[in-house]
Amino acid sequence: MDSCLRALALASLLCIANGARLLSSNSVFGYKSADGVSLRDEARGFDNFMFVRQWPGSFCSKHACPLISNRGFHFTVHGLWPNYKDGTWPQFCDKDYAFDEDQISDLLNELRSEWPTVYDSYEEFWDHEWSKHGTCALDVFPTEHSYFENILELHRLYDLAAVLGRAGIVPSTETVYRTKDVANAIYNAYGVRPLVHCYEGELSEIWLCLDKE
Ligand code: U2P
Repeated sequence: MDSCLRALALASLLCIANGARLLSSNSVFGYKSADGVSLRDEARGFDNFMFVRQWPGSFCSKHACPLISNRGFHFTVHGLWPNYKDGTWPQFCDKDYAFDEDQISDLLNELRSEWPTVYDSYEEFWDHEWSKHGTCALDVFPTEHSYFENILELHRLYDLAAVLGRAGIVPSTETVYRTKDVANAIYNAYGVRPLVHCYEGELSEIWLCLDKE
């Protein structure tokens, strides 16, 4: 279990880039929000994305999670977050571009299974992720639909369960895996170091840095 905590101390984080070119490095402890910036103030744009997947099983073994199927034994999307190299990030960049579920009606079935919330409202979760992060990525994803659609595609492309499965790391309530082995399996597949986060000593999230392309 302490191996899980040790993973948070990973000093460097490299981005998945076109042609496997490795980009920047950031310290996970450096993260803080650049509160209240508007898109206009952020003319410099952002530097890369943090692609965050969750493993709801750890949280949902202790909480009700009414919308999570299969006991949460499935990697799901938390979000795709624009980030700056200095470890800060923009948020809530366009308060006029409100989340509208009708814009993504063709994606809802997949979103419900691949981007569910551990709480009790899908819409609140998607609204939050769009308003906080999606509105800061309009130069890459100019519409709400393109943001959600592309994230689902990235989720299929970077299939964590497949990568871990190939390294013999499979869902279990009994086997304990070393965080180092989880991180190495992902590093061997993609050539970048992920951040592995835990909830009360169990896997909660895997963060991958992606470049803007
Ligand atoms: O890590 C705790 C919460 O901080 C927000 N976060 C963290 C790193 C980052 O690069 N960007 C960012 O927004 C996340 O908040 P949320 O999107 O869940 O509101 C993260 O859960």
